[in-house]
Amino acid sequence: MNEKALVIVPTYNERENINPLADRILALPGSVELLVVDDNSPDGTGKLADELVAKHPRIHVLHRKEKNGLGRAYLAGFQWALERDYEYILEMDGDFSHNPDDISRFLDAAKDADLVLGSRYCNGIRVINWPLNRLVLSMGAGVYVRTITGMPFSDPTGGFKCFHRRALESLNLDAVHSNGYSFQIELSHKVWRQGMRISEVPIIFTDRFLGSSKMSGGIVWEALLVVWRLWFQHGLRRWPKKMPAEKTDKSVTSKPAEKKNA
Ligand SMILES: Nc1nc2c(ncn2[C@@H]2O[C@H](COP(=O)(O)OP(=O)(O)OP(=O)(O)O)[C@@H](O)[C@H]2O)c(=O)[nH]1
Ligand SMILES: [Mg+2]
Repeated sequence: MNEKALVIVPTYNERENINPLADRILALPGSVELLVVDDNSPDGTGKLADELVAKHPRIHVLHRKEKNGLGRAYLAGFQWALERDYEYILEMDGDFSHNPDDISRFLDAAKDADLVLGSRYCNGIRVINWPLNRLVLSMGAGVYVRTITGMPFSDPTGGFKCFHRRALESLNLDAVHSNGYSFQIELSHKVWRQGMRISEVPIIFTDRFLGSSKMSGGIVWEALLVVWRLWFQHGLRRWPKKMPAEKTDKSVTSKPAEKKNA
């Protein structure tokens, strides 16, 4: 792989995870780079990231003043990546819920797609260590999103994904407002509704072993409402604006849009 790939990892209080995560990314084939976006974590994650940056040219860090949500952190990371020459830009959690070894499969799939979504639910359920109510919430969210928006993906709230830079360039990132799970839904919807090509790769999701969860009721409410907004924005359509020119698999939709209309 010659094209440059960047994994963006937002962090808030991930001091136990940041060093082992960096090691795993540095060990990947193909010189994958890491951008940590830290929101001034009180546990000193940002300082650990600075130490990593001093040792490894493939690691970068963005420091933000205060905790402002995962969506804002990713948007800052995307902007940073687009100002540089990365071809593939990945999102990944910093708590080992996502396995860094899966990155190579995302990059393979991204050769034929504008966006690759990691899916816990295609061809079975692959979630380890979640209580049943959390699993039901997540799978129910998928049904809700598919029913209202028509987006056909098996795991639309997932946060392990890989954008080709042209997909991010096609979006007006200033117009992305959501921040929690709905951030993932909103970005995928804005790529999908232009008729860009989206594919899914199966992943195993493991609940965090170290550190603490930042999940909240507000994040769920935000997601419930955002889905309706996206449907309205898209003129109550439940299909992409441009119908597929060619299909290579059931979840892949047509060619990229020409202008920033999302
Ligand atoms: N920079 C930044 N990172 C965040 C923020 N909130 C969560 N994160 C990070 O985003 C990644 C995914 O977070 P989530 O999976 O939503 O939250 P979590 O704490 O892992 O909670 P659960 O996985 O739901 O138990 C983790 O690496 C978090 O540290 C935030 O406000 N700012
Ligand atoms: Mg997590």
